[in-house]
Amino acid sequence: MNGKEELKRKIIKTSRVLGIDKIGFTTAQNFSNLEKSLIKQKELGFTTGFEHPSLKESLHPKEIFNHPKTIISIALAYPTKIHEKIDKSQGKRGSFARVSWGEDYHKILKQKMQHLVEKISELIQEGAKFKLMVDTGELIDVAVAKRAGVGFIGKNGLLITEEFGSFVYLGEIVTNLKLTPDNPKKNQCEDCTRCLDHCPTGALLKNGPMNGKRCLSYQTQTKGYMLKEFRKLIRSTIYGCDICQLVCPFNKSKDFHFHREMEPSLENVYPLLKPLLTITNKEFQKRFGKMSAAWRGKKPLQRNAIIALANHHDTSAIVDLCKVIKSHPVAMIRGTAAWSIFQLVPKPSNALKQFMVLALRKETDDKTREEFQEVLKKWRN
Ligand code: B12
Ligand code: SF4
Ligand code: SF4
Repeated sequence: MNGKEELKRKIIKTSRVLGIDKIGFTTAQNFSNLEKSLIKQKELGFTTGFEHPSLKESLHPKEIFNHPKTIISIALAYPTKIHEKIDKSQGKRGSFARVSWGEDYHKILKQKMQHLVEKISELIQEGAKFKLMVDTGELIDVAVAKRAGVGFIGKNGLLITEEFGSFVYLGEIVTNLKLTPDNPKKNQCEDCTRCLDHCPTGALLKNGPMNGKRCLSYQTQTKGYMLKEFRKLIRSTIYGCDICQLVCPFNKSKDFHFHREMEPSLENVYPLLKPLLTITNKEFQKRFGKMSAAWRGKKPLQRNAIIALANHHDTSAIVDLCKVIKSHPVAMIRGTAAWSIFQLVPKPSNALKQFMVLALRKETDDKTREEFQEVLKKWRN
C-alpha cells in the first residue's frame, strides 16, 4: 500500500470514530460538465438566489483554493421519525421539514469536519491546507458527493446514499493533499418517477434539473408574500418540504438516530400554530433560534403558520387572525391573515365584512390593501 492509500485509509477510520456516517474522495478537477445546465437554469429563471452567486467559483475549486488536489465529501444521516405521540387536543399544529429538525446542521457538520481536519493534521507533515464547506460554500454539495462516490443524484436532484437514502446532510473539505479518488456511483432511479409524480408544484423537471422557484421548500423560505398559487399546496408544513424524499423508494424505512444534537423536540418541530401568531422575537429566538429553519427569521414562519391555519380549516383561529389584522406590525402578515380569513369564512357576517372594510381604510401598504380588497370583492360576489 502506498503512502497516499495508507493516509486515505487512516482518514476513513478516523472519520468513523468521529461519527461521520459516510465519506468519499474526489479530485479537485473542475465541474465544467455542469456549466451548460447551470447557465440554462439561471437564464430560465429557475434558480432561487440561495445558490452561490459565482458560477466560476462553484465550478472551479482552483478559484477558491490555492493548488487544490482533493475534495473530501462527508455525509451525516438525520432522523426522519419521531416516536413520541403528538398531542392533538391542544389545537392545530404545523410541521417543519426534517432537514431542520434538531440543531442547525451547518454547525454540526462544520464541527465534525474541523475535528477531522485536526486529526488529519496530526497524521501528516506541515503544509497541508483545508477549506471546509456546508451548504453555504461555493461548491455544489451534491455534485461533489456524487463524484466522490458517496451516492447518486436522483431525479429529485438530491444525493441518495445506499445506506441512509437521501436524508443526509452534505459537507466537503477542499485540501492540497493528494488522495486516491473514489469512483462515482451510477444513477439507480431507472424508470421510477415517484418524486416527479408526487411533487405538488411540478418543480422537478423530467430531464434532471428543477425549477427552484416552484419548490415549496423555497416558497416557505421567502420573506414577502407567498404567491397565492402555492398557499394551499404547503398544507401545514411551515418550513421546507419533504415530499419528493418521502415517496422515494430509497428512503423506505430509513430513520437514523446517530447524532444526539439532531434529535428533534416534538413541540418545536410540530408546533401549535396559534401561539406562533403572537410570539415575540425573544421567545422565537429562545425556542427556534438553534434550528436551521430560523435563518430567515420569524416573519416567513409566522406567515406560513397563518396559511397553515386556513389549510387546516381551523375556524377557531378567526378571532386570532382578526387580531393579527388589527395590530400586527408587519403588513405582509396582516394581508396574509386576510387571505386566511377568506378561506375560513367564504360567507361572512356583516360584522366581519365591516371589520375588513375598516381594516382596508386604515391600511397604508399597497400590496396589503390589494389583499384586503380581493377578499372584500370575493365576499361581495
Ligand atoms: C439552492 C439550494 C436549494 C434551493 C434550490 C434547489 C436546487 N436543487 O438547486 C431550494 C430552496 C429549492 C432547496 C430545496 C431543498 N434543499 Co437545498 N440546497 C441548495 C444549495 C444551497 C445550492 C444548490 C444549487 O447550487 N443548485 C443549483 C443547481 C446545482 O441545481 P440544478 O440546476 O437542479 O442542477 C443539479 C441537479 O439537478 C443535477 N442534475 C443536472 N442535470 C441532471 C440530469 C439528471 C438526469 C440528474 C439525475 C441530475 C441532474 O446536477 C445539478 C448539479 O448537482 C445546496 C447546498 C450546496 N451548496 O450545494 C442545498 C442542498 C442541495 N439542499 C439540501 C436539502 C436537504 C434541500 C431540501 C430537501 C430541504 C427541504 N426538506 O425542504 C429541499 C429539496 C428540494 C429538491 N428536490 O432539490 C441538501 C441536499 C442533501 C442531499 N441529500 O442531497 C443540500 C446539499 C444542502 C446540504 N449541504 O446538505 N435547496
Ligand atoms: S421539495 Fe417538495 S416542492 Fe420541492 S421538489 Fe420536492 S416535492 Fe417538489
Ligand atoms: S423517487 Fe424514484 S425517481 Fe425519484 S429520486 Fe427516488 S428513485 Fe429516483
